[in-house]
Amino acid sequence: MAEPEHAPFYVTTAINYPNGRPHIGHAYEAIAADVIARFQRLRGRRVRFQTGTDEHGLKMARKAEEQGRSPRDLADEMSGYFREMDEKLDISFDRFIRTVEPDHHRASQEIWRRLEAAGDLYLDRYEGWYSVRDEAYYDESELTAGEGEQKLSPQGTPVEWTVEESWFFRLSKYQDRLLELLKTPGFLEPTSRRNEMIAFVEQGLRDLSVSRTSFDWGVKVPGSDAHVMYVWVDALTNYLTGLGFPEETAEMRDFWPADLHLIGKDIVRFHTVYWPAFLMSADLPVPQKVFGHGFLLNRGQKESKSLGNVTDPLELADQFGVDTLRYFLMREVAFGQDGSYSPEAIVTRANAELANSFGNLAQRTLSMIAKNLDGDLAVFEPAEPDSELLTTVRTACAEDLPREFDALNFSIGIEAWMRAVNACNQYVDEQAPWALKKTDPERMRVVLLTLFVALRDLAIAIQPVVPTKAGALLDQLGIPQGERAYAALDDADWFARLAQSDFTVGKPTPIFPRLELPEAVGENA
Ligand code: ME8
Repeated sequence: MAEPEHAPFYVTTAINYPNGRPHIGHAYEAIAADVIARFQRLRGRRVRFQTGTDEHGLKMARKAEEQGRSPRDLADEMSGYFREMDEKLDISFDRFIRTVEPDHHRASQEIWRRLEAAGDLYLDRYEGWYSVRDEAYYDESELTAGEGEQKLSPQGTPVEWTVEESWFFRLSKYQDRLLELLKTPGFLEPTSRRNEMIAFVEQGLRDLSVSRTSFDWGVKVPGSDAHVMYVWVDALTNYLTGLGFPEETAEMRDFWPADLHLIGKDIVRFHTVYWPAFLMSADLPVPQKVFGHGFLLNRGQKESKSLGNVTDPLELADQFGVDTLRYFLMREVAFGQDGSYSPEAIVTRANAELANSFGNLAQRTLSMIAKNLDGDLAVFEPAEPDSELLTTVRTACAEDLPREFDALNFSIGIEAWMRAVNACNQYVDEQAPWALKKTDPERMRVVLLTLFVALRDLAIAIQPVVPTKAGALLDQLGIPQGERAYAALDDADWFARLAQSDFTVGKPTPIFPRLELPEAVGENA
């Protein structure tokens, strides 16, 4: 693989607006970023993983006003639900940042000073369209007609005419450098989003309004007390705050520029045009990669309060299990594209692949080992079908899955892994170790030990997706914590060490029991 072991790897999610509770899209992004973080750790990279909440701006201010409370009070409550979601879904973040935190205000003000020092800020009057839902300025030419007189943003959200004094950032100055960046292979993926952004920049960039004066819920503009920063200026800076910017910390040195900003498709413009332009102006390196994933739809429909189809991701995790939900989301949807979910789809996928294929393989293999080998894991001599199976499994686990995960093709990587699971099940059926017990106990022993090795490989490889369940299986297999990294897949001697230890396989507990559709859901379907 291209990167040396132990090389630092910095991955971030978007920081979420805590104007309401988390929805399934938030869970989806957190899980995908967590899979990447865990995957890179298992490959030996030194990972830093940041997520959090984006708490300033007009959207938060208005929501709080609607509820008759202060924005800070709303932010405190809702941000707590996001953190709770992350904890419940086993999101292994290093920092959960809140943009109301003092170190974040300091970092944002320092970025502002640098933009100013570069001569990139000037005071003027903004007159134009603004979408509070997107916290975005739009050009007249980008709008479409909604019902009645209402004009809509390209995201389909209402826009309002806004006139106020504002600081402007000389975005137009960065047009050529931005185009060059957007055309750099690998900077923005998937390709469809890259083409969209290139077209957007090629149309010509206008300078960007970067402060507001009509409300005060935000980071104060240094030396300009009536202004708060446009929420995206402070929000994007969160990626630096978490590393200790503006201090020249070891984290800044090791982890900036970020290896990957993982975001959804609706906020690509902010991350691949505005953010790199701010960084160029502040004389800081731009991120290595931005990936704009697709949207998750509920039975093919966008979730919304008016349709009454908003799903609480924690309820799904309670119903089906955290790891099952994680597996489903990474397996079902081609990463980068939109995808659909429903309780039926989760149950169908989980039963076919986790319960019937992987879970069943683990359960029957471990039961037979516990019953028939008396804890004897002696080193064995594989015959041809055994070596063939072990090569198939090893290739899937040590080569195919890592290659695909590296390219963020989670679904394809898991599919390769699932093919190896199926090859194991087919091997069990063909070798029929239960029949060998009477006819050729020595051969039965080799078959079961082959399966033991295959199961270990499969469990190690799939840890990023189903960390708890894979961990429980590795416990049952007696694999020590220190031998669960991907490098262990290339360790030829581990089995000899395990066989010499006094570890015995006990009566196994099923890791992925079959799921039933919850009744209420079944009735409505
Ligand atoms: O955009 N499916 O916050 P946010 C998948 N605060 N992903 C979805 C989704 C869906 N249905 N709906 C939203 C913001 N997302 C800003 C980000 S970053 C400096 C500031 C994704 O709470 C969305 O694309 O509206 C974004 O990446 C993340 O969830 C947070 O969205």
